[in-house]
Amino acid sequence: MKMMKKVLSGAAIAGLFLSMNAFAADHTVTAQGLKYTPLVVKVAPGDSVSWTNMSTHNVEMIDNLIPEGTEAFKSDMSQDVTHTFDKEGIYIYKCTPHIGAGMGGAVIVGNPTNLDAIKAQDVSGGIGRIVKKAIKEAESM
Ligand SMILES: [Cu+2]
Repeated sequence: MKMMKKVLSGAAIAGLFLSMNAFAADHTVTAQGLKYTPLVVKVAPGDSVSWTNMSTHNVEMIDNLIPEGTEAFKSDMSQDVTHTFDKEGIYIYKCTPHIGAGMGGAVIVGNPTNLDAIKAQDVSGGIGRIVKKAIKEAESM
């Protein structure tokens, strides 16, 4: 009887992991020229985003433009990359070599919990344009 209980709980845990994987979605962002398409992606917590066609590009999250307590993730140059987002909020990123040309984007995970914090930042140039679009998307949610 004791052993049966153990087997059952093991199966329950395995089932939990399977269902978590079944619900997590992967979203694709494609680098086209000096643009990321789509520029803003909305995902659920636990989902991942895959950046493709990264011939001369990368993804670098920007300090102060990501949820508090999350680490600014930076991918290797010229490599397709997948990143899983667990914490809710808005994440603004740039392509390190091409932000001068405005190349970057935003990922909104669940509720845009850090909308006010992002609005309070004084950003201009390429990042400024991305932030503006992300704010507009977040406010229409
Ligand atoms: Cu680039």
